[in-house]
Amino acid sequence: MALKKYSTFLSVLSVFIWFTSCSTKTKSALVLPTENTKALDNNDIEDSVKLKAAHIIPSKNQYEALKDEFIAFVHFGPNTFSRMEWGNGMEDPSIFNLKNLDTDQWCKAMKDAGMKKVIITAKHHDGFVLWQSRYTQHGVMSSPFKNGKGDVVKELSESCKKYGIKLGVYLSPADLYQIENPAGLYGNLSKYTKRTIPRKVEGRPFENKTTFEFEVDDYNEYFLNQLFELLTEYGPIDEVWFDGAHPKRKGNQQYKYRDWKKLITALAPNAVVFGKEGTRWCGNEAGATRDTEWNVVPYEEDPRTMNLFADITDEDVGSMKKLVAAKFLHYQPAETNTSIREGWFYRDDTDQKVRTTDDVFDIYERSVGGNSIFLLNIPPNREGKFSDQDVQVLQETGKRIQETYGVSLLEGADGPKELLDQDNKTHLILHNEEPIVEITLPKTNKINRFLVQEHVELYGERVAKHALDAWVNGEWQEIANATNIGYKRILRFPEVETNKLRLRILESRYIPVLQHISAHYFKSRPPQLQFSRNSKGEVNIVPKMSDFGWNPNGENAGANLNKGMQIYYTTDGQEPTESSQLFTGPFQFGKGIVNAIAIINGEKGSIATFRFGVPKMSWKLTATSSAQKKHEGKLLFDENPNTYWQSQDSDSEQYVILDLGEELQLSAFAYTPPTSISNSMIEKGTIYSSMNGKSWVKQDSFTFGNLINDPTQRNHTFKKDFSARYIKLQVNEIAGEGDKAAIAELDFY
Ligand code: FUL
Repeated sequence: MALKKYSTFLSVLSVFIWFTSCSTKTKSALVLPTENTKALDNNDIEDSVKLKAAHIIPSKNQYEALKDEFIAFVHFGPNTFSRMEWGNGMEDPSIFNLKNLDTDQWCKAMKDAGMKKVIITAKHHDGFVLWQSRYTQHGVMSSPFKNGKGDVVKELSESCKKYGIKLGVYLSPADLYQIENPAGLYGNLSKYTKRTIPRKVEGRPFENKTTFEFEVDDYNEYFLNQLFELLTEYGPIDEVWFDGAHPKRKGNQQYKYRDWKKLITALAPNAVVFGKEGTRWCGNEAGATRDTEWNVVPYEEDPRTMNLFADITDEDVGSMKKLVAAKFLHYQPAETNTSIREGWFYRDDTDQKVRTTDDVFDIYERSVGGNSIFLLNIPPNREGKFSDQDVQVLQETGKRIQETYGVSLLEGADGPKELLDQDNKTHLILHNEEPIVEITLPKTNKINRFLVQEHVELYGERVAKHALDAWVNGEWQEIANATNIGYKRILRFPEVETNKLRLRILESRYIPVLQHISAHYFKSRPPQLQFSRNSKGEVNIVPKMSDFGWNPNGENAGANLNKGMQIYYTTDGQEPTESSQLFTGPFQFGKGIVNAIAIINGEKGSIATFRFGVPKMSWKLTATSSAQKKHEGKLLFDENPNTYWQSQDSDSEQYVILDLGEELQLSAFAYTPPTSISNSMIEKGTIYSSMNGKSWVKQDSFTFGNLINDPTQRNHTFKKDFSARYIKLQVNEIAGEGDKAAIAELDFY
């Protein structure tokens, strides 16, 4: 005990000595060795934790991954043909009936967008493999694609080389084919024995003669063999993506990740590993970003030896409060992963919504400009191509990034040249008590974006708070402020005309070291629009408010930048123009599609589309199996997605019965899950219809995959249209571990 007190005293003393020495200008910007991971011990106090955090740097692979900034995801496989989000592993491989494949077209579109890397689902949860694996027949080798001779990963790797794009592989640890088929290896309770990787297969030698010995079971051996194939025959591989999602598990299957890692390090030394200690999930699949995304994160165990990595989903990732409670500090950048389309796989070009360029560009600025990597999924269609609409959005996004960030308005400015040059080795150490960078522009300019980078490669991330001032009307005015910086921070603010800027670092974990600054002008467009319908059946169209706290049009979107804005709409499926119906206020509308566009001074925004189901004014709730207090049945048709019906947990039946008020012809329905809870999503169910509320006809069953990670509205088209006055939705399975069912909204089309 006495010894402990003494060492705590020493540690406090050393921090004190360090702080006193810091007040002189001679202090060094590095006082501890820089490392990717540091252990904390009982003697650490807040100041020493802060100092350690300021000396944590990315590994070479992590830094490369950060510099790639904008990268592509490609979800492709049986789901592309079955139109499912999650397969079940029992798909007949003939479903992958690919007649054409144009991976050059994918790479060209990625290149146009400015993307540097692509990660393909070599194997998604269904277990179907997109390459010619020696270790399974469940994949392209058993499909009609090129008579079983096709290899999607190979074609992509060749296109990648041609277009200068890096390649990564997504290999799902969850494998439903290996779970469901009788000879499957997943969770088959096989013994852990010494096995040589790769396992030899008659007539299919490897050019790479490296071998490994691991003590593993059947599934881990299978997984390692497949990794060996992907990492040696399609390379170089720059990222390996391990998804944490599991539609199903079996036999308490464990993953010997440390062995996987040994193989990856030996065969693909440049590959960053996602989902483990390399890069981490940002915590949502909707493109949301945190205001403060620290990449130095706390760990309870040493991430260098960990096998299992839990998702980090909290808003607070790495504040000092979190760090002081940790045992290890580790550098681990977030990947902001989302899809350009509704869902990860391609379904169709008619009903599956595609993000607008405004949306993708907005996520780009928040993610890359928020200390993370932007991983955008573009799912190829059944023709083996990216759909035209997706290509157009990629091209426009690339053009917008280029036009906005391709030139700095600080070129030729007077200021620290280490920050103004394009050399990412030069940097500026801000020793002063009040670290400030002042820049005089060559001429007065309009700006609304400011970009700043810390020198994370050598000094880690240190800034915790900063502000930007512009010289306006003879004085400094603060025009933006934010918390951390890290690899990159893009500050966005209403445009200002100025010839002088001043960056103030207000709080820092240790001496700030900046690497680059630039200023830009983004020519803002008319806003994106969004729709809602009230309980009286009236449709409203308004500029989309930023979901994530940032208002793209300055402080007051309505009054400010949207001045002079007019909204035009159509209800007949046509593209709206200035000669369409002018929106003047909420209007009554039955079921169908509304298209709308905002126009300001002749400039058109992107078209917003919404398909409304039948109006719900005369719906009544006939029965529910049960309901929680404050979550009664009528909330599932109140047109408010924030309120929801939730059943009580029970082993017996769970259902809702609705009276639609009149007999209706129905072809599809949509389920909106609540987003405020994640344990009550309906994964499987059955729809019954009735004319009198007494005798029922089973119409169809439905399955919705991936609801917990992606709780967005799901659509289901009925096998055939039918007429009904009453509908019963019977719940068959809840996603994850949940036992209650919940519905935020139901819609029928
Ligand atoms: C999720 C998966 O379940 C989805 O299908 C998709 O692959 C996404 C990137 O990760 O967790």
